[in-house]
Amino acid sequence: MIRRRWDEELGISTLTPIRGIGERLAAWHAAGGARVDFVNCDVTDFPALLELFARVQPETIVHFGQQRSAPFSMIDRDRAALTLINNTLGNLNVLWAMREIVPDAHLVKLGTMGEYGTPNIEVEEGFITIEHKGRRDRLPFPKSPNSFYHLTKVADSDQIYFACRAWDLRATDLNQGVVYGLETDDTPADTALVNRFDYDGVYGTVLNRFCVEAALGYPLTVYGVGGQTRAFLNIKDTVRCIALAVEAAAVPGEFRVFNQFTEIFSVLELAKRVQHVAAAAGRAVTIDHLENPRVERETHYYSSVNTQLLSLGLEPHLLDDAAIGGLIEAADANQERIDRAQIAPTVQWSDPSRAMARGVRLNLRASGGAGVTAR
Ligand code: USQ
Repeated sequence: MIRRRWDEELGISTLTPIRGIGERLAAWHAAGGARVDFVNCDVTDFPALLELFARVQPETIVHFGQQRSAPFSMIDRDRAALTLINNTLGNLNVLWAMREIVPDAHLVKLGTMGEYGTPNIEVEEGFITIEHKGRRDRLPFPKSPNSFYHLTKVADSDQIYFACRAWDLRATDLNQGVVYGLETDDTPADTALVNRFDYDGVYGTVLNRFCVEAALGYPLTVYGVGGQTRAFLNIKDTVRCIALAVEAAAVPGEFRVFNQFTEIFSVLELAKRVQHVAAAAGRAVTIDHLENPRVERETHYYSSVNTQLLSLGLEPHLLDDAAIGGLIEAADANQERIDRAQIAPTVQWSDPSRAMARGVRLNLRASGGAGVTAR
């Protein structure tokens, strides 16, 4: 629940009104949901975590208690440190509490596709077999994250892999792509169950932002040329993936990595799709190419394997015009809650005057010398 405090500090808020946890749980139980107990425990407070694990004796631990915004982690030193402490120390505490109290439990941990960055080879699911100077080994896939937030996820993965080797723990790292969408199968049961929907420049993810922008008639905020290509999934599939990972648990000593996404799009491709759906509904929306506030490749190769969750039975909700139209309508229905001032990106990864030279260097490296970004 720390997000509510950070929202206040940053002067931002979700498009959808989020109720207090007591009200949400009451609505869930009234709708016939399975029993959920709530305990307010800070994951960085190790004694409290130990006490909780001892009392609950969990069989499965789904660890989502992290600061999850890349721009937030790049605001200033304090936000970078907060992200690092909350995520890395919190993860370490979960591992030590497992070792001490429930060493047979299965950890399901939220990682990110951003751990890998955008390498010029296909991304594997966590591990790659490499031949080097006549020898061969299966090693963690190389990581090249693009923010302090993404770096914490790399550290978490390393910690978990080590704990599985050293202590025989078992764990699944869900390397999730960029999530879009608002509703899951459960949320329509009561308005109090609605998910948060971030559209601001710090927490909003790209497709959700474009849909809010389309509802407002705000030019779609493509950063740079928009060739940045990412793995995506619907929020409904996020929920299903967690269930699949829990049901088919890892075995003792095993560290599994599932690449959790269903489709791959470039940012410009998404902007064009939103523009198209908006136009069909009579909304004229333009696309703006903003100076990229981030340090990232804007033109690059991207391909990734994602077979493990599919082989466990994931049936993807693929992006279609109806999904995009539904998000634009949801934004439209909450127009009075939208603060236009929150839409422009405010967090710069580094000195903007160096951006041009840096952009060319990044894209040269990505393409092996050819295909420099158009900027
Ligand atoms: N982008 C735009 N315009 C915008 C917002 C974003 O062009 O208005 C671009 C960004 O520059 C970036 C891409 O869209 O190239 C994705 O940005 P994002 O803000 O949607 O996603 P990201 O910062 O990567 O982080 C989000 C979640 C994070 C999760 C990650 C998955 O906030 O928790 O780990 O997606 S992944 O991207 O695979 O690492």
